[in-house]
Amino acid sequence: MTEITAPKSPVSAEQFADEIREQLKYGQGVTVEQATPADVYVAASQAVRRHLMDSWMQTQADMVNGTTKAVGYLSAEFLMGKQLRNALLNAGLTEQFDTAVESLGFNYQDVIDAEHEPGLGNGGLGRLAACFIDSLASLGVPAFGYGIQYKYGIFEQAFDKDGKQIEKPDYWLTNEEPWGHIDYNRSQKVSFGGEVVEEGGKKVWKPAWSVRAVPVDYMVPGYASGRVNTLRLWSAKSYDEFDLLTFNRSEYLDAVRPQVAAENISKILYPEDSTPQGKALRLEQQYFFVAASIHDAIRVFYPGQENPDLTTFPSKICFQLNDTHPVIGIPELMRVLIDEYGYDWDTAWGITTKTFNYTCHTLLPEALEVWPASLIGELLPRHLEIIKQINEQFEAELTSKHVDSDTIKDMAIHTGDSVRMAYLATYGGSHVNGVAELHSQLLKDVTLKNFSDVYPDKFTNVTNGVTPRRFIKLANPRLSDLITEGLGTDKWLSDLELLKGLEPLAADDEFVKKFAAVKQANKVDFSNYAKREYGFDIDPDTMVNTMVKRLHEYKRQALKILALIARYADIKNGNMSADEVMPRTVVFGAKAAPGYYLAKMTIQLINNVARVVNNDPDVKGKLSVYFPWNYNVRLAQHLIPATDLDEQISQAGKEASGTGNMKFALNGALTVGTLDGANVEIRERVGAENFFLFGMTVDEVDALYASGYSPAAFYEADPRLKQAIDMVSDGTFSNGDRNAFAPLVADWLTKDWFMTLADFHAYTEIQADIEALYAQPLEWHRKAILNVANSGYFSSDRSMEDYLERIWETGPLA
Ligand code: DL6
Repeated sequence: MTEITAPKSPVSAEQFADEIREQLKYGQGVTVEQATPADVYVAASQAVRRHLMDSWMQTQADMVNGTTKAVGYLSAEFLMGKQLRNALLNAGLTEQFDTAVESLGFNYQDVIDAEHEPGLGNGGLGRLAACFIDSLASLGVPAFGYGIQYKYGIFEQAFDKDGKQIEKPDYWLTNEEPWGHIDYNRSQKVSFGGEVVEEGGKKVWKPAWSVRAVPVDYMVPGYASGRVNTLRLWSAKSYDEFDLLTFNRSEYLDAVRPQVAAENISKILYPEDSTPQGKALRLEQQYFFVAASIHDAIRVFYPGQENPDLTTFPSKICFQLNDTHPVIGIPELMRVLIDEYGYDWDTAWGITTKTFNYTCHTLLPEALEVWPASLIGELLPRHLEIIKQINEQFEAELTSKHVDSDTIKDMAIHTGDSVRMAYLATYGGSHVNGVAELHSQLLKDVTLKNFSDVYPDKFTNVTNGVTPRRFIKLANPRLSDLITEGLGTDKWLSDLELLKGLEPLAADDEFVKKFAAVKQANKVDFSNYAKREYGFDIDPDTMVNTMVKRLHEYKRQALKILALIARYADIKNGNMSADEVMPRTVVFGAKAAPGYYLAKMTIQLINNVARVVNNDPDVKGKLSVYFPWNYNVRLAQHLIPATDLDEQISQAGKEASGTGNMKFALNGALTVGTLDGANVEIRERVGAENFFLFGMTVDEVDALYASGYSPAAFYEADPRLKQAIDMVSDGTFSNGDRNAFAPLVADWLTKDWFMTLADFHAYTEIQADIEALYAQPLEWHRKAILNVANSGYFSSDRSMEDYLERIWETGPLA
């Protein structure tokens, strides 16, 4: 008998249909007969919100009145994905919804499809933030996600006729958006510019201009916890929206100029920052959401108090700095405590350092933000003073710890015209963590070595995780049912380590066949989806081999495409006999930053290789390549369950963690990867024999650099690599145009920063192992089951438990 722990159904399908009908009438003013699927989507969403409302209010009340410290997760990105299905799951209304909507005469999938996914993030960092707040609510831990409600999130990607990426604005807020509740009454004032003056022996900041930060609240319902937390995203509005006098002089554009300037702050995610204006806008964004959030937390935890005792602040809430974007919060809290509440420096510093913790998500030096001090001085003059004072205190502290003067210089938070935000975060917070074991070790050994030498106790690791609710239960209902059948319970959804119980079933041929049937059905579904949405003809009887992640040189999409070209050439030139060729469908998904020239050219190359390969009768049925545009959470939820083989093939020592690899392993894909990021831990857990490892280790990479890396030597030494690169240069994929990809080829042959060429041979060699295994379906699926069974550790619930224990020192509400 299967034990069910899912949330109890609060109403019947008939009652839920009535609620939707009522919401259509009183919310939108339409009858069921007049309603469109989009209307039903809005009505159903409002109805679900009503079901969650009591829990939401109770959670907030318990958080403020209780003794449990809350978590404030400060993040420039929250890549939430669609809301309705997740909210239905957590409200225990999934089946009622499906039946209710059908009874009203609508196809439930059409209603689900009417939701426009908010793209408020770029990739893993933002999706991780979304998984974390889901897990906090599911664990019953009081928490706020704090960020920005960008009017236009990550751009919508399209490809032009030449396969080049085109960026279009993502109009996600154009239609009614039922999830965000705009709360004008709890707005915060955020100020910029001006000067600092001395008044009565005190520093007083006289800002030049202010914007209104308006909170837009999203419910974050926990799974089976009865708790609903809040994601509070700030939207920028002007205080001087409209100048009537100017308008009446017929100067129409000037009349709304202040409004436009203010609203630009929350207009777009990561504005291009190659210009001084772009840089200023990014800093304004960061300060905007962090300042509003700090004031908000004081308002929430000390309601109505004019002179709150803020020495208790760190026992009310701790702020997690998700990468360097919110680090300006450290001087902001200092300013608030000293200038607004009259605390002395030392008391303020004690409160601040106890309140903040910092997660670093990178190993790329260029991804650690450094702001020009002059820019901070212009926009936030008081903060620059405070940063300078923090730096002086820091240098004195280092001197007292007998750190030598050269090292002190290297560690400076403020030096010349630079303010190093990662250093400020490391010094100004209690803990610093990396996001996978290897990454945390490299932070200590390399990136933040000096800091770890002086403050070893600050450093810790928390390996990332993903939410099983969205990425198994919602994305892969068939597998979800099979897991529940195999384990005899659905408790695994809130205790993912229970998946371990599937391990013995990998030896049970009947179970393996059922597992294989699930994968096959998912592949058929994906093929239909890809046909409908993109016009692709994907053969579900081929191996689905996926590489989805941001397009970046260190992630090495170039390695994948070069190996693919080599394989294409092998098949075409008859170097492989027919029975040696395992039919494969390669699927890419990636967006490149709009200003990242080589990344965009790699996208163009992939599209052009796809065009040539897919139209070549010589390889038909053996190799095909697809690049669905605009990769997002929705596409991920379709593609991941259908994937046989996932790729995380970054240069060792460059990928902080990766979370796609976790989602794939949990959905029964095998991974081909390097010893990098979370691959290391996935391989340890699922077993080396169930993971396709290749390539250089971190030490081997370092040794090769030290010996003088010459990519051209690898090109000359490996005929298959040479042929693949020559095909890119000779116009094979560019209608004969030899210049089309010349910059990419030149980069590979002369620089190749991430040693794609050096790992090419090992990567192509491992393909034989992959194919030999795939040729034995039962054995392949056995290994896939072992991946699922041993990946329970990669639940974001476990990540949150680690943060609670190692960093936040708090727990669930009573
Ligand atoms: O920690 C979440 C995610 C990791 O899984 C990725 O490995 C890492 O690249 C990403 N980091 C960033 C920050 N900047 N960079 N580069 O997006 O974080």
